[in-house]
Amino acid sequence: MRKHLVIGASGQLGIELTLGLQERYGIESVTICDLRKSDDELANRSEFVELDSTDSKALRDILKKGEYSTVYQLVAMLSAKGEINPVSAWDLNMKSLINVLECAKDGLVEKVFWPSSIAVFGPEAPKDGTPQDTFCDPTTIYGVSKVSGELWCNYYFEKYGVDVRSLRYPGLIGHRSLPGGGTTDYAVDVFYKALEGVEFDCYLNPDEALPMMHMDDAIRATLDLMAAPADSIKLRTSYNLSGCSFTPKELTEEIVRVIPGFKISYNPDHRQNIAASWPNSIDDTTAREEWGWKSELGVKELVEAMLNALRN
Ligand code: AKB
Repeated sequence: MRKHLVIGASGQLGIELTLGLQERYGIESVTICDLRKSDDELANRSEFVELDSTDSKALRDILKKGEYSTVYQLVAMLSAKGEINPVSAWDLNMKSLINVLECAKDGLVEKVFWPSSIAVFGPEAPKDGTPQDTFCDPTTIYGVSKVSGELWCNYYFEKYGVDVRSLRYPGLIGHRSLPGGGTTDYAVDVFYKALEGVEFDCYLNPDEALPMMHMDDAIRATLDLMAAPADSIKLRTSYNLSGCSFTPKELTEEIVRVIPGFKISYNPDHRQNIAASWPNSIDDTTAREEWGWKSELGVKELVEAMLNALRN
């Protein structure tokens, strides 16, 4: 059996992607790697291998066995944390990607997935319905690493024929684990506070609109992209991907419909500047046309899905 290797499997996206792969291809077809195992019992049904993604030899030793057709390289330091230590963020984000691309170049794996982000955009890009091809002038080191990573991916495709595919994820909202170090994290944290009956102190302005996506959509997009025929993937940098878009105020209004009395206060910090440099919403026409992408969850469905899942 040719298997899937998920690197960074204990993170917010890694846990959800592991479950999506298990469901689509079987528990045995997935191996999960990270510095430490997560405590998600479902994800941990797949084999765990300890791996530091910056250790190129360790990764090569795993892939040399020839068991893996696809690697999902998810390791990254996100936007807000990256601003505290830009050099570490650059080192981690670049090294972990290039290690995988080098293995793919040497034929140790057939396909690579690597997540990019809406953080590739900056102040010069149009804010509403940000197009696929526009200014990429990020103001965070995370965004700089994502633009650079996209170019590395395209380089390995053009120069060595590496089948590498990527998505520019919006803020991802899921119930299985808390994100860490991002600017969009508020839109996960707020659900926990709403269910605890506690007022939520938001670090963004009430009217700061950002592109967001429920995890179910994000995982479906990822698995569909990776299953699409190679000749339908025309873009080897990264595809714009749109779910929904909302402000903290709009999200709160939806939550209040389900939990009347829920309260939010606003104390913008440094993350507000990052959010202000990012798009309000994204145009993902290219992904729709080339490999049939279509989002299924709007903000109302996202709120219901999060509250139901967390209650259970
Ligand atoms: C972050 O907030 O840094 C991430 C992202 C949008 O890539 N969630």
